[in-house]
Amino acid sequence: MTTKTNVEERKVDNGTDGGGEASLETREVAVAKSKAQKLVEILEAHRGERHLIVVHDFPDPDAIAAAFTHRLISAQFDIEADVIYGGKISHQQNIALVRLLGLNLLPFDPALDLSQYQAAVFVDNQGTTAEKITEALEAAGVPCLIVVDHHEVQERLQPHFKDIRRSGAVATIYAKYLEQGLLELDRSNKDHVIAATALMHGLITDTQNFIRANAEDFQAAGFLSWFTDVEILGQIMRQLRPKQVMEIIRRALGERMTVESFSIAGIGYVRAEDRDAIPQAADFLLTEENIHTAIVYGIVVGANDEEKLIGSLRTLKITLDPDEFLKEVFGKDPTGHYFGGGKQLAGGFEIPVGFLSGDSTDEEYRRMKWQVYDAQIKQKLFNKIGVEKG
Ligand SMILES: [Mn+2]
Repeated sequence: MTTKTNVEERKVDNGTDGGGEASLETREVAVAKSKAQKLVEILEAHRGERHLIVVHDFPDPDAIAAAFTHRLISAQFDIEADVIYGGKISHQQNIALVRLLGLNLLPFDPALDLSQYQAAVFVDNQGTTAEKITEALEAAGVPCLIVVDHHEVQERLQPHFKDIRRSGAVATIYAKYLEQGLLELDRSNKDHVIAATALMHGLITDTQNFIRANAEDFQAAGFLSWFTDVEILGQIMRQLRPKQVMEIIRRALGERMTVESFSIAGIGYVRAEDRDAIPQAADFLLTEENIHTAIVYGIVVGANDEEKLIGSLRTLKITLDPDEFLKEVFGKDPTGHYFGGGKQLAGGFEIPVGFLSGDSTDEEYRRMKWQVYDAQIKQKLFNKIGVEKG
């Protein structure tokens, strides 16, 4: 019961912690409190409006849960909100989550009338990973009202209110808002239980099962645990792998080469809807004994036959920095953008096939293209790892 008591105490005590423990932590709590208060003021000032919540192009559980929670909070101010994304939702856990939330996520459509929205809200991103929508909102003159994120500060947007913290998940920030009373959670309210469960899922996935969680994240999880539905959480996380993912994993297993504790698999052509299977295959290869790093890549065929070589890196080796590793292996394109990058323990790369794209129905032509790309990728990886080819 101690957690519950703490929660109640903190709610009563509004910003002025007792003199005895005026520590750094107290100051951080005070800052967080004023953010929550400011958010209330902003929402109050925009009462009755219609807002558009923008998540990144490939929304993950953290983004989806935060958007759902933001909508619940906004509803208390008679603000109606739609949630929009620009890319695709394909990971089975994300599909399960969206179904659970009953959240009607709008795929971006250039024909959508954006003038019906008085303001835009960005959660778990700062516009840079939702470029199409950000540009469309700017063109339509919809102001950016709120940004809540946990990524490095980007200068893309000029919001009226921003709350950007170095937490393991944006779900942590929203859990804090809830704890601070932006929405009085009630265990008998289905939407509240679902929001808490979804935030917990976002927190778990964004922190890689709490491995990368900090004290704030653990505190948020402690608070959320009072309201989560363990059965539902188990169901979302236990999503079985669909047949297509199994097929991609089978290909990765068949094609993998292991050198110096790296497991490397080029899996050929991959359908756009199976793109999320690439990191899942890398995760799977990482479960092999004596392997510390897995790299899986394939050519993904998108709209208009546009082809891209897409790859994922997963590592257990703390001393291997995926960002540095991939930037060094693949370098930059002619406009100075790196082909790859990453964060702790994970990274990705995208190399446009460009002029050679298309004609994807001709098997022989495809096979030749794949061989060239596959050889080039392996060559670069082997050079970096420091082994002779073959
Ligand atoms: Mn996140």
